[in-house]
Amino acid sequence: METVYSICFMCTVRCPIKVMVENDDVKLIEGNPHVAGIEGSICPKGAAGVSLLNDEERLKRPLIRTGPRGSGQWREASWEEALDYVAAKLAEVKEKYGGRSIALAERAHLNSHISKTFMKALGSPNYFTHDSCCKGSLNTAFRTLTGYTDGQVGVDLGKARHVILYGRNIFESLELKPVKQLMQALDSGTKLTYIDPRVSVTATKAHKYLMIRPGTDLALNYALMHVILKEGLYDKEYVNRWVLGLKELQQFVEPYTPEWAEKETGIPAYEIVSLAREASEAKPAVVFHYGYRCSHYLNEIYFRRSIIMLNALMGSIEAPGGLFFKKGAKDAGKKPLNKLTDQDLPEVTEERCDGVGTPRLPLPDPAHGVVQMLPKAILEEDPYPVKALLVWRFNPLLSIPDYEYTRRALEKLDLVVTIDIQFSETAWYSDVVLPESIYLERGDSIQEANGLKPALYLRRPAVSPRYDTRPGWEIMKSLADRLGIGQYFPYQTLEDLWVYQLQGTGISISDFDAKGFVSLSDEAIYWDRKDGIKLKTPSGKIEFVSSLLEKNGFPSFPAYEPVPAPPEGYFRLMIGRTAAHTHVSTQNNPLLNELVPENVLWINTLQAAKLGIKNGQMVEVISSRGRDTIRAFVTDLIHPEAVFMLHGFGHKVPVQSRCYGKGAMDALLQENVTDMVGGSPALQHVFVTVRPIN
Ligand SMILES: Nc1nc2c(c(=O)[nH]1)N[C@H]1C(S)=C(S)[C@@H](COP(=O)(O)OP(=O)(O)OC[C@H]3O[C@@H](n4cnc5c(=O)[nH]c(N)nc54)[C@H](O)[C@@H]3O)O[C@H]1N2
Ligand SMILES: Nc1nc2c(c(=O)[nH]1)N[C@H]1C(S)=C(S)[C@@H](COP(=O)(O)OP(=O)(O)OC[C@H]3O[C@@H](n4cnc5c(=O)[nH]c(N)nc54)[C@H](O)[C@@H]3O)O[C@H]1N2
Ligand code: SF4
Ligand SMILES: [Mo]
Repeated sequence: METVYSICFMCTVRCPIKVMVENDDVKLIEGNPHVAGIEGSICPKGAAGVSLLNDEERLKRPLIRTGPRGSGQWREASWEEALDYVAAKLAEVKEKYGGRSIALAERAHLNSHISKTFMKALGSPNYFTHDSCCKGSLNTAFRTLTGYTDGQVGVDLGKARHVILYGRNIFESLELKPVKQLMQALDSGTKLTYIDPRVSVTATKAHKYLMIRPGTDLALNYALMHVILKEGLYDKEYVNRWVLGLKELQQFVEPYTPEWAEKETGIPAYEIVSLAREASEAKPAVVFHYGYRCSHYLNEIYFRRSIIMLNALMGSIEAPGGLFFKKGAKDAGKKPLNKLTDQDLPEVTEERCDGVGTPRLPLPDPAHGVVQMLPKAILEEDPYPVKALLVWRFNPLLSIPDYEYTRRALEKLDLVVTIDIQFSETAWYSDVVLPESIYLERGDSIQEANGLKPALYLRRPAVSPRYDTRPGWEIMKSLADRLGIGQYFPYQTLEDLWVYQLQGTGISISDFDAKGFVSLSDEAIYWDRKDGIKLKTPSGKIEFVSSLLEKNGFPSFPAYEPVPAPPEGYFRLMIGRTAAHTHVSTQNNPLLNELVPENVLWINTLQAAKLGIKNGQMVEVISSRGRDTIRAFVTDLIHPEAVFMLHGFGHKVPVQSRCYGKGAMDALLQENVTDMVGGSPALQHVFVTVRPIN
């Protein structure tokens, strides 16, 4: 049996894996035993990669639509024909409406430097990632406080002495390394406080679980700050050195007492006081976890800012057991990898179609855009027509709230092309579907994994492609060649691409052979907390009073305004993930489908009784945007104001036979509304009614 070290891609976390191969078939996938913090572990999704490889329902060859969009009428095409077709259509749209009328949306991945280069070379500013829908407001929150994005920050759970999680359902919505770190820390006495309107698996592992009223975490945080400042529980030396705006915060939180917050959150005032005191006892090795999916409510940015500020008050930013800035090759005294975007590319001066970087949306990160604004830009041709959309490893129909609205936008386009590994709803709605080889069949650009100990990881093909599929980097290059921008893609083979990236680093591909990675630093790199934290804000401090916010006309401390409560008879629709699935993409996986075949609607026992709903009964969930049916799960373990369902179900593509029509789709019910300061959609802004189906 042959061993191939590679990188998992059953979800976006990209854990290092060891793939065991015999006769060009994958026998077993395990975690890479050589990687500290992984040591052979794998999650259920990672292990199920084997059944994705041999899935008969995968995309097998290029397809060109023959019937109306969404009708499921296709003809198979050769790669040459499909690529010629897409390139000709793109050229036509560019000729007629300009480069800016072409948009590309993807879930950021190892080859994103290739897609960014492609868009720049076409002269379009409209490159989008999924980021805003996941955590755009967190990205903005971090930039307002530190000048860094959330992606440049990590959490040192292994050394933390107290971890506070706000709906960060870490044991289900998981990443292997942090889960293992936290489990080990818990074994050695670390405290865990978990705050969620729903008793998730993580709640059951916590020392203290607080059932909060949905949407009121910001009130809780203002009260925590109130106590911390009033009782002088913060790290004075650290705050004096690194924080700008303590006095202003002090004045601001003065009225937000624990008693006030109790009324808002439902959490008793004494619990709030004791959480503030207990957390501060562990300082600076305390983590107020800033979250992962940060797209709940319209005040998302201010909530995420408040969490980061709590860490600053504890002195835990850049402390062992706290938050840290991720270090890269340069911090380790090494040369970073070359990216295609380092080239001298044409400058794109056009405005983005989503308004990012303009007075409409000044703060969200233009490196990602605000993808949930794309349907509106397309439908209203405002500020200009967008006519072609390339989608790569993203399913906007299910991952942007309000399915029907997004669908209407897709209808309006002259060209929709999807690069995927299976029939997503968006692929089903496309004109051309280009099938990508799955991660076990392809290599990708080398990964620069920044952190306390930066390292490089390599995805290598473990087996040959099962069907007539190609890797994405090759697909993009083939399109670029046809569009006359091939000169920006100076590679023919995967090896060429790797050599390009490694040039000047002194590292060669064979250095990855033994363990699958190359370490850039043996020691954890911390900056000196006394004087060496390289903050990127104009003041060089952690800006509680933020120059970025204020110069764009937003207050640093807006008075607390409650998110609207559901009217009588309505529930807030909360969503989340299960350990067995990745977002919207694994529900058809034969093994994972067996584990969790459908989602259910969590509803509080008393509310269910009022509505005459029994456990296991089918119900209809209705919002201002749509309706769907789902089985009820009647339980005491959810706050009465909310109902909850897993994201990722209610799939609509018949050829995905295992998951087709199973459960309900959250995107069908959600409203497309955005935190206009931070950039995230408020996925939990929507209210629903629920009625039993007899
Ligand atoms: N309504 C709603 N919207 C949401 C969320 C929610 O909870 N509810 N969650 C948000 C969050 S946190 C996130 S991160 C995003 C995620 O949004 P998405 O990125 O859309 O979700 P995924 O399920 O990760 O994958 C999307 C597509 O990638 C394809 N894919 C998987 N592997 C490959 C590959 O190797 N190559 C190619 N070409 N394609 C591949 C899958 O088949 C799938 O069609 O959604 C956000 N949007
Ligand atoms: N298995 C698996 N793991 C994953 C992923 C996956 O798809 N599958 N995706 C990865 C990605 S991209 C992301 S973004 C993360 C997401 O990881 P998390 O950020 O942990 O997000 P969710 O799974 O969306 O869980 C949200 C939780 O918030 C709770 N909640 C809802 N409303 C409120 C509220 O008002 N206050 C509080 N305090 N809690 C609330 C919900 O009940 C739910 O338990 O997971 C990552 N890990
Ligand atoms: S968390 Fe699981 S699915 Fe995601 S990359 Fe790691 S092993 Fe793969
Ligand atoms: Mo996410």
